[in-house]
Amino acid sequence: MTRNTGYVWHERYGWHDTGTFAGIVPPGPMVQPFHNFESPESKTRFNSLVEVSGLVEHLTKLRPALATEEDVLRVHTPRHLEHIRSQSEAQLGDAGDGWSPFGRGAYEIALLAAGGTITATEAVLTGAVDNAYALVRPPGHHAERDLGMGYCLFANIPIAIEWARVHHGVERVAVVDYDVHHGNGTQHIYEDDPDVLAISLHQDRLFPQDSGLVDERGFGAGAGATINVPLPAGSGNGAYLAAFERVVGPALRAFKPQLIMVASGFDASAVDPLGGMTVTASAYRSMASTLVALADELCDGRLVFSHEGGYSPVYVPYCGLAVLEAISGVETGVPDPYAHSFEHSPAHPLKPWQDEVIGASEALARQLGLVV
Ligand code: 3YP
Ligand code: ZN
Repeated sequence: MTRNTGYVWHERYGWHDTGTFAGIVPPGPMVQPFHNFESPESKTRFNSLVEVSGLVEHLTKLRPALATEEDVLRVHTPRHLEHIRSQSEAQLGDAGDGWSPFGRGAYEIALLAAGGTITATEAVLTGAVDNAYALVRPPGHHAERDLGMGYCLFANIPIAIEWARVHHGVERVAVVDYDVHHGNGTQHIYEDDPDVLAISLHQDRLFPQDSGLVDERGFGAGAGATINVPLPAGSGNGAYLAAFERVVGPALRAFKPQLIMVASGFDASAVDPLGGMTVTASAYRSMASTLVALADELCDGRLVFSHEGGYSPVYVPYCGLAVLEAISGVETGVPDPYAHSFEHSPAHPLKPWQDEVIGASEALARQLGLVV
């Protein structure tokens, strides 16, 4: 079965300038300038493959709008908005943590990233499309209400959720984050909100430091509506698929969202320079298919992906294509040219120490339906 899948991309996403950091450190006397890991390539090449594979002919292209100040201020403090605006007038600004440099004009591009996530959400909520993928840049899941960090300027998904609440009366939303880093921003923005479930699968204590532990479960009325799955470094397809089956599925079924948002980062992939996981395109395809099935079961198929990290310029495009094929039901027939190297690793079968972590998060998912 094929579906009408919305697709957001804009050339300006490729113009977000992250400077000459050598990966994650600033150049200096003994550090040769290079590219930031968060460079345009993984995303522009993903879009290029969507075009060249022919998949784009089967998608509904959506033109992103800029998020407005009002949209941003539903989530962020005026101080943070001003910070990003003024930093983006400098030659080399920073989102707030010293790890997230950007060039002039970043403010507008960040508004276009949040706006693109709104555009995708709007198209799904009006029924213009069945589901959607917003291939945006810069990413959003680390951005806190008052601070940009980890390459993130604005919290793209929360900004779209708050827009949907105001403009479409959406109440209950689940966020599933499979980026290899902890979705700290999303978690903190919604930690006391019982109507937004934040589930993050990530590499245990990778980034932010010591964040995303299983005992972070939300506060007050939001207690229980935060679920972290801090998978041990080295986890592969088996661990991710088990976490989807045993944590994401039961949690979503218990929570019954009206809309599912996905923080779609591909930095848990087998060749990511920042992650230590070994996930492959076939597992991203399965995770996306599982989300489509859950969205069908729970919320009339309403499912919106917003792109996050993923720093292998050569592999991210195939992981992304697999997700887009899964959510649109369109098969391009383009093979994963890396499959022979990455799909048969002994890293993939679920290990006992991964199973144990998943078990702890699974217990939280089971409690979600009950009073906590
Ligand atoms: C930002 C600086 C060091 C690690 C990093 C992670 C960014 C990312 O991909 N978040 O999802
Ligand atoms: Zn990441």
